[in-house]
Amino acid sequence: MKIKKFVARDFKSAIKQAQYEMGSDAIILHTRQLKKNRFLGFLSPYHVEITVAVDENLKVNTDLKRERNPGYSSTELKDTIALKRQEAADMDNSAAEDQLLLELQQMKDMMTDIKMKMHEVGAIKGISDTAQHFYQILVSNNVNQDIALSIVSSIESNLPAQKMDDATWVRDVCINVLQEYISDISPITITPGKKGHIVFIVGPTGVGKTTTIAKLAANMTFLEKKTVALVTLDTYRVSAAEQLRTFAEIIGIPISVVFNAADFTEAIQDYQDNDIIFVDTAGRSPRNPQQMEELKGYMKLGQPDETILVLSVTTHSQDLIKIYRQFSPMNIDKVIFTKLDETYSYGQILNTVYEINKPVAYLTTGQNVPDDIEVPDPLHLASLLLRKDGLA
Ligand SMILES: Nc1nc2c(ncn2[C@@H]2O[C@H](COP(=O)(O)OP(=O)(O)O)[C@@H](O)[C@H]2O)c(=O)[nH]1
Ligand SMILES: [Mg+2]
Repeated sequence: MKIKKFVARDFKSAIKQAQYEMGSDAIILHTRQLKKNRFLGFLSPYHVEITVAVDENLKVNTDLKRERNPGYSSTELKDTIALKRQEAADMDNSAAEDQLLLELQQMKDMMTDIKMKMHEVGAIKGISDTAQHFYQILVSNNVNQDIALSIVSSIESNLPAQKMDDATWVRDVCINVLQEYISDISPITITPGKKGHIVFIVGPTGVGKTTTIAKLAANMTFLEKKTVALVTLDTYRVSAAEQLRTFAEIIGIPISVVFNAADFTEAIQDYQDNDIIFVDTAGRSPRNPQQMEELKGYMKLGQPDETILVLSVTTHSQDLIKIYRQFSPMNIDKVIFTKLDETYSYGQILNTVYEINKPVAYLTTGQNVPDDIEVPDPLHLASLLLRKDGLA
């Protein structure tokens, strides 16, 4: 059975069309009046829809064909038609429901948009055009709207009225406030004379934990002349342990690949006379409580001096904050943001530190070991957050 829908101005023309295409044997399964669809601003010229079926078996009415393919008896045919009618009606109901839901959702989105715009307009009303311009730049760099508002709001209290429209002055105030917001910088520091400073590096999979450890280990060894040892708990994949082992060999520092608590304790003891011991961990899924428990177990044994959470700026702010919360039972001391080279907007960094209130230890800017890592410079970061469209 072949089924098709026809839409037209009125039933007569719809039926005519159906007859033309499906033949006179076609059966009308369902008819309906179409809603006047004004949603997009115009009215559709089609007001009715009919659903038509044609049964191939009935059309070819020779005995020969009937024998091979008997088609329907008249009761069967009635039943089939009733069934198809019901199906068609159900289909229409669910389609109409879907359409209604879609329209409702669109209206809800519109309301949210309007509410947000009203909030924005209300809040930035009275702020000079220049300040509003900087507000837009901050938002275009992914700075959370509320944070952007609080930054530009401070312009008024910081500038005399005659400077309020002076872009250079306004920018200066923004830079100052931004710098304050991201002033908590805390790279790894080892108390002179202290040995066996243990740093746990934790975070989701693939953010750059191992690469970052390699960078830090190399720089500390060659530039700061520290003795460094590595321990890796990442034994899920052979390649992961091998990756760090290779770096350790190139740098010429000891490494232990650890499979259980006893090995871990032993490794930590063995390395006690190094200045610093980095503990690399497997990318933990914060949603996997068993993995998190295991990690906590190692941390209890290792008693880290510092625990650093590695986050990638390619992740959305909201997710970064969630990830932090999920790792916070590990007592995160600081964060490292990686992959700055892979994005044009750095608002995520500001949004995250604003929310979690933890210092930033390092930023990483590429895959090269050991070069692509730096201690954050608040002034530089602030000016990045005021870049127009990620350019200049
Ligand atoms: N573009 C870019 N890639 C990075 C950066 N840091 C690490 N990566 C890459 O991210 C991938 C995962 O890194 P890895 O250190 O294995 O992540 P882990 O699973 O957290 O240990 C590798 O391809 C790294 O080269 C960075 O700052 N920028
Ligand atoms: Mg790794």
